[in-house]
Amino acid sequence: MSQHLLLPLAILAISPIPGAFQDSALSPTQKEPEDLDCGRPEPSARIMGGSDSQPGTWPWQVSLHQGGGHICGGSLIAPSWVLSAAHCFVTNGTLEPAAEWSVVLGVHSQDGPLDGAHVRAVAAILVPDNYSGVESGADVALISSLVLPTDPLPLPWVLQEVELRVLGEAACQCLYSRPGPFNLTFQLLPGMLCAGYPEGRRDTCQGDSGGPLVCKEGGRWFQAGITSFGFGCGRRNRPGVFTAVAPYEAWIREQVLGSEPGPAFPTQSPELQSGLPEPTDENCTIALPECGKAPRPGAWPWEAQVLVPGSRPCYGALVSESWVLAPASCFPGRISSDLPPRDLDNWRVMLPSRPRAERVARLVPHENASWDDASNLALLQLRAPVNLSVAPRPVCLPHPEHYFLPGSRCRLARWGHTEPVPGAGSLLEAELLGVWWCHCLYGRQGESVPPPGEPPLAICPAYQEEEVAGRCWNYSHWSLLCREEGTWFLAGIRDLPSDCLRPRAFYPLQTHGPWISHVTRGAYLEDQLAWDWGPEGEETETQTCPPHTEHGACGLRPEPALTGGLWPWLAEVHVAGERVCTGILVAPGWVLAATHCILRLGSTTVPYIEVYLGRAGASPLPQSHQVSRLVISIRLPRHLGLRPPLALLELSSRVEPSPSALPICLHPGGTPLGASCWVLGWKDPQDRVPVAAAVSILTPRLCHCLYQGILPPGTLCVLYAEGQEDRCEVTSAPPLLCQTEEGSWVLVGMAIRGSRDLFAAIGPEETWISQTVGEAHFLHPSGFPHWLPEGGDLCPPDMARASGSPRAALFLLLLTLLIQG
Ligand code: 4AZ
Repeated sequence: MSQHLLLPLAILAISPIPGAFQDSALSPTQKEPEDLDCGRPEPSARIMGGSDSQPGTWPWQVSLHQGGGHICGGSLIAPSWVLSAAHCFVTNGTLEPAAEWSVVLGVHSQDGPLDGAHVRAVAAILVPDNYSGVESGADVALISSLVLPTDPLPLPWVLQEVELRVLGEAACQCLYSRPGPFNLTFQLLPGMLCAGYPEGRRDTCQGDSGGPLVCKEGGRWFQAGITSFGFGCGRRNRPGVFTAVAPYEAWIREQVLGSEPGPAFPTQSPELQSGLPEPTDENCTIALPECGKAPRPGAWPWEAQVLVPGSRPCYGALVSESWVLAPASCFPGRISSDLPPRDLDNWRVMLPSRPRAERVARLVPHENASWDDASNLALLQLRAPVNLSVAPRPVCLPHPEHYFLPGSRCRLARWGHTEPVPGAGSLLEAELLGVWWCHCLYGRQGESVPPPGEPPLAICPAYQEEEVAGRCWNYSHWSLLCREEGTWFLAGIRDLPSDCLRPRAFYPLQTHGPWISHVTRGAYLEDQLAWDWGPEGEETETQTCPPHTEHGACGLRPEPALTGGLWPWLAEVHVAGERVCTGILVAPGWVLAATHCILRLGSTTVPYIEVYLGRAGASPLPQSHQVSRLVISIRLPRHLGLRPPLALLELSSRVEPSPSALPICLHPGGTPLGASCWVLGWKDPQDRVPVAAAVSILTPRLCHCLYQGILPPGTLCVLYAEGQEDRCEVTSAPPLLCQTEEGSWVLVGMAIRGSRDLFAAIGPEETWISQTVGEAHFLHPSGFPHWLPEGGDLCPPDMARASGSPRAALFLLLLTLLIQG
């Protein structure tokens, strides 16, 4: 058996209305917490799962101020003494000057709210000599104050109280010994006391420190503890840790010696002592998640349908017994005004397995909802809490530091006004992309990628199946649910994708956790449950995104370990079912290939062409996201007389950018300086496992001389690195690409018919490509021009090709040029 305790704590709701204290701040029914803090920074944290206390209930409660604001709580234990926590006053091992602090009393005083609060200066702060930090214990402080009443302050706080259960030492240690988030555990020390619940949700938090934990015994309230610390707030299996007061009786008596009257330590009555066994023999009961369980994907027990007269149904999610989260944009015209919607009485919420519709008591839009898409959220409070069971059951919400692992299994779910999407449910299945990919695809150029633990700017699903031809996802809102250890989290929200593709970047919900907790006082925020980082490891070194062009990201390539050697822009182009050419994705709907491979000389018919992306060999990887498209047109540039070397293939529909289908950047001309370059192709056109052969691009003069001026303008020559020459075969017309110093991959050329060493440069066709494709990603020009205006007189006598091997020829040529100076 254990005691039930009341814990009064100060809370941080701040009124924007001067004098609100006098009017209504102390009446919970008149003044709601979200009314009190709009337009002000959100409190970082607060007591969780509590409720407004009645004025006058906790007359000993004090608030300790520094710099004009509440920092910690405390309790009045004698006329000029306040008990609080040491960590409130010690910074980096140094006690802060008493003069900076003040004691604020009487926020909810026995005399009633109109008598207001009083401020007292602090005369001295006393901390035990052995205090070194909260985790080492002795987190106790005594504050002596001078009586210095001032005018009543319009304090707008609503003091919170929450009933907690004192946990026995063994039960508490059992919970804290179990690795929780970030694998952290904690060893309780003598003089510490735990109170809370294994299932969490009701707890103290930052700002409550120093406040009293009181227990009623024999009609009197005793202070049992001082709010000290904990791991987070309201987390499962992480109860609050308090400094036990009793062990500090002697210290307290010693400090306040001579004060009249001093603190009272009445002895516990013998009946109580015998009647209440020490709650140390409790079993170790670990709480399991209560949110986020679904019988099967798609049958969501938290799916709430909000019915507003005159509007289409709006889908949201149940986040606690009494609160539904939904897009604020479902309620236009009702979120801008401070007044509750006039027709709120007629609003209804349908929940799974509930026979009747629920009625709505309140609508609380996010304060940024009207201008920030990432905050397009509103909370609806139900008139009566619902019984949670298999259904309805709330979805889990992530804490701000939640890191959804790359590869997490996710699902799109209805959100807001959603049009039904025809087709298989598997179209809603998704796998999460890594933060680097997601951030660099949609974030800003050169930005550093947020490390795990920092809320990302976006959260990106990659879809299991790419075949969505003919289905448009326009005008639909979606939420992204991600699963960890069988538990579903609401990970992101997204409205209105700008094209017909499925939504690709979601606004993360992590950042909204504190707001949701604050408003609902008990939403199901759940710790991260999956910590297997996979091949990416715990690599947290700062990464930055390679340059983007005005059209967005291009040329991003994930670490080979993640993709089994995928090249996101490498396409297999199947021509008339008989040969395979190499193609390169240059925009979501366009592939560039060598004309000679696509179109047979003399043939007059346009062949049937299919394009495959996301393949790494003829037998696809089990995890690969294959994308296939038909080619609906072949575009060639106008070339006087000559057959143009490059062809653009228009795909039947766009592809969704992902690690298996992403456009490459295009090189505007010249030879890229400082880049490493590769010929990318297949060794064997049958198995088509991509291979890259390292090459150097020769300077225009060397190239020109080596081929004695016979090359068409815009031809690039390469020299293979030792032993790389035979790595890929040439019949499929492989591309020449380089990775720039900044990390982007750029396409420089496509192989010229029958040659291993000569490539048609992309640069000279920039205008044609840009005009045809619209969103081709040309990088800014760099390097030197790739063609020399002067003639063959720059070259040494006719010797270059004489020796048979290009390597030997080049060597001779270089030697001659050097001697010539
Ligand atoms: C704090 O930071 C703090 N949930 C106080 C109490 C708890 C956690 C943190 C317990 O002052």
